[in-house]
Amino acid sequence: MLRTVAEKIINEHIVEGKPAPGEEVALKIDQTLTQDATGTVTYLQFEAIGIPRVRTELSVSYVDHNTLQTDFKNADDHRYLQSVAMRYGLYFSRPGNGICHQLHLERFARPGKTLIGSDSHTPTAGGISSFAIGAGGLDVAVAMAGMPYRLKYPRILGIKLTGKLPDWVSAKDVILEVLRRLDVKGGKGKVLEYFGPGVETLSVPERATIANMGTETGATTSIFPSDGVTRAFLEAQERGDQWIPLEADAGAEYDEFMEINLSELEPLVALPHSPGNVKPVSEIAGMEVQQVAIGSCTNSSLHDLKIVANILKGHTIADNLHLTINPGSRQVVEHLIESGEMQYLVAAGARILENTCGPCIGMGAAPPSQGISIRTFNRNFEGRSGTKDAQIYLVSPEVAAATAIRGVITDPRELGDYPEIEMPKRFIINDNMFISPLPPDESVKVKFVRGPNIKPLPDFPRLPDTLKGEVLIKVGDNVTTDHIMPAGAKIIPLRSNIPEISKHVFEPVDPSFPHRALEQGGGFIIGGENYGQGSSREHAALAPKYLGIKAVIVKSFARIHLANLVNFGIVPLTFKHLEDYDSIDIGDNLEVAVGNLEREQAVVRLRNLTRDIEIELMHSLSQLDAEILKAGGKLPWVKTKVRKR
Ligand code: MIC
Ligand code: SF4
Repeated sequence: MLRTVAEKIINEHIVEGKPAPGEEVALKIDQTLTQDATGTVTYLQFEAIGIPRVRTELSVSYVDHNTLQTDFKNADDHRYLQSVAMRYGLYFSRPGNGICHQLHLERFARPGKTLIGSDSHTPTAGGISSFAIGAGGLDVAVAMAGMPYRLKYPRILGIKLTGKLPDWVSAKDVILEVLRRLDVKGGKGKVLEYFGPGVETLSVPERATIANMGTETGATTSIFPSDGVTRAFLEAQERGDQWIPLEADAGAEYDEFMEINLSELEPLVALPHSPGNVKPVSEIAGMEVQQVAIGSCTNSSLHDLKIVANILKGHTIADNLHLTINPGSRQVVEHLIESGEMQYLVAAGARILENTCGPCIGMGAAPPSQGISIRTFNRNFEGRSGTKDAQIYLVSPEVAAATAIRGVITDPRELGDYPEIEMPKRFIINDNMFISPLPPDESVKVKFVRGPNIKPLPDFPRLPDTLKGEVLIKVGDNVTTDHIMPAGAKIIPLRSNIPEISKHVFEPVDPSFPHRALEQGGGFIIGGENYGQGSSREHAALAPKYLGIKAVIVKSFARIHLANLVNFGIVPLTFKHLEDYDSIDIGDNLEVAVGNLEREQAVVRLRNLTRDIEIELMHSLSQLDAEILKAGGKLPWVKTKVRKR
């Protein structure tokens, strides 16, 4: 049978289920990654599962999100994470080493391997032909325990690339073009698989930019073939022995198809407040901006920052803005120092920040009131920058650098000749900020370091047959996890303390929500399409669960959030008839019969006692999901499995 790249990797890793779109399959997972903001709860859950050591080929714990140490909290988390890594046989990447996805691409990701990570941009590794999926922390903990990862077998959307990017147009514009066509939910249930003659014109970090931001289409993952370019990248990282060729069989069929001629692309921009709101830069050129921010797991590679450095060379940034740069890794920084290009950035007036996520997740560098900020990042959701009324525009490094010089949004093609950059034949390899796993006889002696910021996880009871309560909030379409469980410098440090972080659930939408939820003894959330898009943070399910949320009833869900709701025993339901959304309001008293969830496609009845009407809901749960929900969530369910073993 002729297969695509994704199908080949899935087929090699399938341990249960039929490989047909929509069927649930279980995949063996080779590698896992976590980052610090999702990591602490992931490892608390791994501890609770009770396995003595990770059972993957490789697991890495990165620290990159939560590095603004304004008090003891983040530092406590880092110490806990390091002790866990040493206890359970993981690599630990120390703060300052770099952003997890950039580092994983440079040092660990391998063609043909499966990877799951507790961060939605884990698909970045698809740039090097890994089958890499973002998931909730509990799913990563379960994979570390050696159990397979379950997902709906995706449809494969083949994206044929032809031509070659013109000067001043970059990989970011390719993924912005994909987003222009698919918007923020067009990739749902799909793998975006790139092929065609244009692929070989793109370097691995450029492919990684495209795979990274494929997440914003709602896709399960994105993947590129492993070819000579991949081999050269791995060799330059002194990992040539890890290369394998991996291409779609000639004549393999894709479930869906799209073609992009790279030669025809122009600089693009995603306007506030959605990554799918894409327009040509030329349409908004001339708008004055107050901030330019360069970095994030999308655009912080050496290639990206060399381009920026050479555009800024000899210029000073405009008086009306400030420019921040977060390099993706120390390898990037060491090269910029060695080549002298760091000097161009510093001399131009850039504020060089840490090698971390930084402003991307509201960790510093918030824009001014009503500020316009031009960023090379992947998300521009309202309030995510830390300033509620700021306007965030997502662009390529080229557009960002040109704008930093001119002070207004600038089509970089106006700058004249495209800078020539020279990439190193061999990268500087300095792994001294990775701490390697300890051998088993030493690791068993390691004690966990648990400061006061690390609170035990709450317990969750079994699911009753009928859920009763009030509608506590009603929201519209495309509500993001940044609305449900905001991040930023004040709230992310509470990630290891569920009772505390729960006080911020739905803060940007209705700050009275947590208080009302607790007072009512819980209740229901009503939402529109694509509910829970964005990050993998399981806190967007765990914290509502702590507040007593019983079911979330919406028009449709984003993939990772749906899985997280099941994992924490909140029943995810959808309206059978979308217009029924209009028949429920905040304050309505509901009764939902969930006794028959085991029956696939079963209709669930909702009685609206306030309006004296009955409506039909649906679920997309597998038998196993239903079993997990009944048990009160995945952790109690996994614990019984492990005990039985
Ligand atoms: C994000 O970009 O929103 C994050 C912060 O990286 C999240 C993870 C988190 O909330 O910790 C993600 O994308 O999964
Ligand atoms: Fe970090 Fe931003 Fe990437 Fe999330 S999207 S991993 S916050 S750099």
